[in-house]
Amino acid sequence: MTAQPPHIPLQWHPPRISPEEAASAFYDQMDRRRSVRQFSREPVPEEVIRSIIATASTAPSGAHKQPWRFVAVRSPEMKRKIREAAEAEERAFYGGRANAEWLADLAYLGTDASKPFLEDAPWVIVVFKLMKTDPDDLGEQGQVYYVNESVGIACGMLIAAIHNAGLVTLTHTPSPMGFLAEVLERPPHERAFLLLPVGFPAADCVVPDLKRKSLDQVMVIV
Ligand code: IYR
Repeated sequence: MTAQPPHIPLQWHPPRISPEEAASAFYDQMDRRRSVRQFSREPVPEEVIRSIIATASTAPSGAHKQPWRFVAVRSPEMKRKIREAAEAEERAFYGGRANAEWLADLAYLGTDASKPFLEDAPWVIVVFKLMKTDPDDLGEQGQVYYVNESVGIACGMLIAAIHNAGLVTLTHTPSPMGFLAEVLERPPHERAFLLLPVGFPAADCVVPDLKRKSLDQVMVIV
């Protein structure tokens, strides 16, 4: 018989309120989340950013490799460099790289190549996926598994943590994103995955009047 690896007791406590109440309250909270494009310049303490990234890093991952790196950018010079490079990509996108259907699908958002939120937000978190494990003491790197799924789940948890902290964000994916590894001088096994400005909304912030699909449209019970 193969020896069992060591296990520890599950540190889980049932919520005091019923699962029905807890699930419904969490839905109400998450349903109030909106992607925000106008940010206040009000600072956010580093401690908050550390907590939300720690939350994201609790995400499940293939073989528990945690194949992610969260680069929290606060340096105004770095944010300016990211903005300049991102806007150059977006000018190419809006100027011809995107096809007509894509641009029509975006029209109701009112977006364009200008990305002031990349400088206004006190923090820009750039999420990288790891294509190999970080090198060990001998410089050896191992395999990672289900990287997109793992990092995608961690980003979802990061977004929930940001919302829970009373802050706002936007999932921004300048395409191509190769410039982020360059600007942030990341090692070759890290690939940019998602960029999230984090902060408080601007006082005059508005969001598109969008409707979410009903549960019946997204769920099937068999
Ligand atoms: N990356 C561009 C365009 C864009 C694409 C999608 I798909 C969106 O949901 C929103 C925007 C931009 O950031 O403007």
